[in-house]
Amino acid sequence: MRVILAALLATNLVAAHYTFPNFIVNGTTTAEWQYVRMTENHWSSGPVTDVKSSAIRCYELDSTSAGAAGIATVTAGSTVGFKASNTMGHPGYFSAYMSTASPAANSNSAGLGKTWFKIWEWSPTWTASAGLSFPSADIVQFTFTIPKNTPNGQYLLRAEQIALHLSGTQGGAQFYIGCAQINVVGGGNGSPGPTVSFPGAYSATDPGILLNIYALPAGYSGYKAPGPAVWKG
Ligand SMILES: *[C@@H]1O[C@H](CO)[C@@H](O)[C@H](O)[C@H]1NC(C)=O
Ligand SMILES: [Cu+2]
Repeated sequence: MRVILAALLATNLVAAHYTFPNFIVNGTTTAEWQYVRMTENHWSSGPVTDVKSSAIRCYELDSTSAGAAGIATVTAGSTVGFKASNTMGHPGYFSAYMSTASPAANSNSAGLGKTWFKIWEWSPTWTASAGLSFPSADIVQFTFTIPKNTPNGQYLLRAEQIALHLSGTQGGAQFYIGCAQINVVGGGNGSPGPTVSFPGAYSATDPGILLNIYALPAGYSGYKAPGPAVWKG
């Protein structure tokens, strides 16, 4: 009995990994990899763990991933999102970034510079009595708004969950990533920023990345998100 249980648990641990293959737009969940660049983990579902690797940007399978995915027209101010391939069983921090895409959202050169700005985040909350509590308890999708003042044009939209169940040792945080290719219409004339690059935005020792959530450091006062502040539009 105990052996069977252990085997089941091991299976669950693998199954607990995920990809973000489905882009949600106009209230519709689009097909797998229709607008999201196919990621290297499309079979394994395994995470990125090296914040300095180029995989931290969009985790593409290869140089054909960009051309193989379409470009979704998205109205500024509307709700978009990503559906995961599995229940997202890992506790973590969610965010979404955008990058202007030149010459187009489906070109490999898009997103290579210091062009990424954060548009949304969903952080764990903290109180001295209860500790950290996570938003990610067994959800299968997450949604957020494209800021109304985003200038029209093509962008990469990068969704990320930083899973923190093993992040007490350096390199233990697990990055689940997907980039949708979008064309923003109906936007405004905001100046998105601050901008960062991927890799570059994160360090392996950022306090929101190297953190033992089961034994918080002395004097802990709440989750410190990695990367820039959210651009509010
Ligand atoms: C979403 O709706 C807008 C406004 O009707 C439309 O222009 C756009 O093509 C739709 N996007 C997709 C991916 O269906
Ligand atoms: Cu996992």
